Amino acid sequence: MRDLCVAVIGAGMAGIASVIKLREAGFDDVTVFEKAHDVGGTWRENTYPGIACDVPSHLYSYSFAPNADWTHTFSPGNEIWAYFESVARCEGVHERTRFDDEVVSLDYEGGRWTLATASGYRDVFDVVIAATGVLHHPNLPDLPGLGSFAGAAFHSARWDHHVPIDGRRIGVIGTGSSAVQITGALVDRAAHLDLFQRTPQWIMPVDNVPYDEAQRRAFRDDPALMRRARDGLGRAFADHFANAVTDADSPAMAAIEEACRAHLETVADPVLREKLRPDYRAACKRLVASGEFYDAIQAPNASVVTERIERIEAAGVRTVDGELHELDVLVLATGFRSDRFLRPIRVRGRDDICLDDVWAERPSAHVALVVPGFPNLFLLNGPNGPVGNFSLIDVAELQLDYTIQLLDVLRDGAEAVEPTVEAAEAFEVARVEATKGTVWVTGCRSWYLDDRGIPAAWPWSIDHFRDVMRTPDLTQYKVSSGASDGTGDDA
Ligand code: NA7
Repeated sequence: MRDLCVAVIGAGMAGIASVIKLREAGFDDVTVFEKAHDVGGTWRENTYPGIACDVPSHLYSYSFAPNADWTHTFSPGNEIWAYFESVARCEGVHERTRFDDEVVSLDYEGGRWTLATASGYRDVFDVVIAATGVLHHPNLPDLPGLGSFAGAAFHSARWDHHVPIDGRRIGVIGTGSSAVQITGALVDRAAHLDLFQRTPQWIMPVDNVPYDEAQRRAFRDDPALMRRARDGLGRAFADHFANAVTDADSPAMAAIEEACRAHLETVADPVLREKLRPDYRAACKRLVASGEFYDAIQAPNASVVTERIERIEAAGVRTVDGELHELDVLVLATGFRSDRFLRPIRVRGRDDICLDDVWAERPSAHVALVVPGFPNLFLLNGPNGPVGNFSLIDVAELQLDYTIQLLDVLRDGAEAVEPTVEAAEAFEVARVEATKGTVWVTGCRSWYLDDRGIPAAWPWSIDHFRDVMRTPDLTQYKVSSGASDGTGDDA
């Protein structure tokens, strides 16, 4: 058995889980690299008013760290961040983390990765786990005149809490989950709120029920009760959402559409209702969940602006009909560049292959985790995984369990493990074929779709994902003993 030295990039949800699961499996030499000053990833970065996770809290928790104290079915973002922070602190993640140091390059040679950071640190590792998140790099809209706005303008993931909100004229660009949550939180505080809608969204009604102290105590007193709650939520989430969207003709999908249609009918003003009505199927774009949005947008001080934005001016947003929407604050709830993954880190794999070249057209990874030519590198929540329709915590945990089985192969003496080109290609062919049955291809534009219009997502059921992740099929891998030239030939 050899000792492995592991680098984990990112101290967010998946990075924290990596440290814990690796240690459990006996891998103690783990260093985490975090470019920011603290743990928590997306929950540290996204602090906008109204932020919550639309996966129920008892499901959006680590399986190994249940939390009896969630306050709501869908708890707010600061509570979620505090949860990750406390798990990380209890498990000693902070002590293993180099904060405020950004990884800039990874170079592979002879079974080891040389990792370099912006501060000039350099070291070698046997294994690299990229826990760099998915919806991480803000998508800034290319709107003429954006820099000329005299008020405060910022992306939803870069909320400026110094900017006063109360009694101000607020503009929100976008109608995704972020914009919908922000609208719900700000409409009562703003003098006026303009929601700039390029595309209307179907809104799934959800009831964010609080847990009272008696329920929290019951969970504290009986961990089995909490486990059952998590399992039940997981099953319901899979049956009624995660698996439904991968089968556009399923009864569960029809039920989602019906719920969204009925929800839209609650909008009293027929003109507003039609403005808000999408012309594509529910869940074709990432489904937005909210029990508040329609109430918020019907408030007398709220407007939905459907005219295209022509430009941003010092005083506000000018739409193509010539109207100037005067604003004090402009929120860009315009989403994320979902095709970045661990980039801009420069990654040079075996035989000088560059990840940027391999991904020149679009990112891909075998089983959403590993890439041919990049041995001993694992991308948690990597390309084409179940990204928008499942708990990313479950995905990361399952991928870690799978990764650890491959690390055992290295621990037993192999120098390198990587997927074969044939396996990765066969996976991709099957994946593309399976996307044809999903709701994501039924006629809408969304961040699920790649440059070809093919969903960059896991097109099968979550149960299938669990099956695939149970045990690596070693016939899909090249396992190099180290005695050869590194191209691998032993599996
Ligand atoms: P999303 O879901 O990607 O939404 C981004 C929104 O911003 C969407 O309504 C876009 O309109 C709109 N957008 C983007 N660029 C522009 C420009 N240039 N002009 C006007 N409108 C624009 O991001 P969120 O942050 O809300 O949610 C991200 C995920 O977090 C979410 O899916 C959940 O998984 C959790 P479009 O629809 O493209 O016409």
